[in-house]
Amino acid sequence: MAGWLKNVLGRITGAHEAVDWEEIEATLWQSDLGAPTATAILETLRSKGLSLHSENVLAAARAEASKYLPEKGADLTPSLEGPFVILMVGVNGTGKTTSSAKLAALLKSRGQSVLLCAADTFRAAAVEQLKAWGEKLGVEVVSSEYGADPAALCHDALAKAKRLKSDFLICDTAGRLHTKSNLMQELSKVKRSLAKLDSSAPHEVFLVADTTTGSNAVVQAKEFHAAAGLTGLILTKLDGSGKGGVAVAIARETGILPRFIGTGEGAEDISLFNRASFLERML
Ligand SMILES: Nc1nc2c(ncn2[C@@H]2O[C@H](COP(=O)(O)OP(=O)(O)OP(=O)(O)O)[C@@H](O)[C@H]2O)c(=O)[nH]1
Ligand SMILES: [Mg+2]
Repeated sequence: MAGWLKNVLGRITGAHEAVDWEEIEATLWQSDLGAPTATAILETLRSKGLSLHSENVLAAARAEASKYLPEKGADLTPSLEGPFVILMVGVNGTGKTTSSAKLAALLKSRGQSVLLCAADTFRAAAVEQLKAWGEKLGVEVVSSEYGADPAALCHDALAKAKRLKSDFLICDTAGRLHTKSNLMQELSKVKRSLAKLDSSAPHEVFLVADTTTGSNAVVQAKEFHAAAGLTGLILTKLDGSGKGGVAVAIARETGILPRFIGTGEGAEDISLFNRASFLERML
């Protein structure tokens, strides 16, 4: 969705003689940027005595968002010793399995060897889903039976990745609500079991956040960060109605930065986060 905020502002400034602060405020709220950012944008406009012309609002929004978002997402680089382990976490249906496959495809295209681990043992179909990706991409998938302990499975997968001298191991985990403390604790257990084989693993813990679901992702980020120590964010479904403003709110409130964006259901629909094009789409 290119220029979401610009479109909305264009509509409201076009529809009225004078646009008032409340209307701009309401629009900024809908952008998922979060209350502190929306307030800061309005403050900038007020303190500089700027009119509510859409270009002024957009410029202030761009400046404010740029304070928190990195110019480029930090890329993945394999570690010198042993497999580089990535743990994918998030609430249900955000795109963890698809993003695991996309990352595997991206790394493979760079000549890196990858092993996938189907650590979502909670849903029988989840293992099949990742296996289907593995076949399609020519990437081996380590799996176990339905109901198996994900921590034990990830441990075995890392042992295998070490044996095979894989550059990367990507562990796809089950979707879980950030409010379910037993499920959140399971993630710490997965981390501990990986660390038994390599004290520096997992090297990345990515929260996969669906940008079409709006500001709830801020709470998710806080809870997942507390339980599993996030190292980055994958923003999915930016090809849909997702505005992506939530990335600013998450960065501002948790310090967790976007790394990759998902823009479709195909293996190639992933790219490194890029602030300029992201702001272009969002604002
Ligand atoms: N349009 C679009 N669809 C996506 C994207 N990422 C994932 N999807 C779709 O979203 C749906 C859910 O994706 P999954 O990868 O199964 O999500 P998940 O987080 O693994 O789901 P659970 O394991 O059930 O928690 C699938 O239909 C995907 O094809 C994206 O970037 N854009
Ligand atoms: Mg899944």
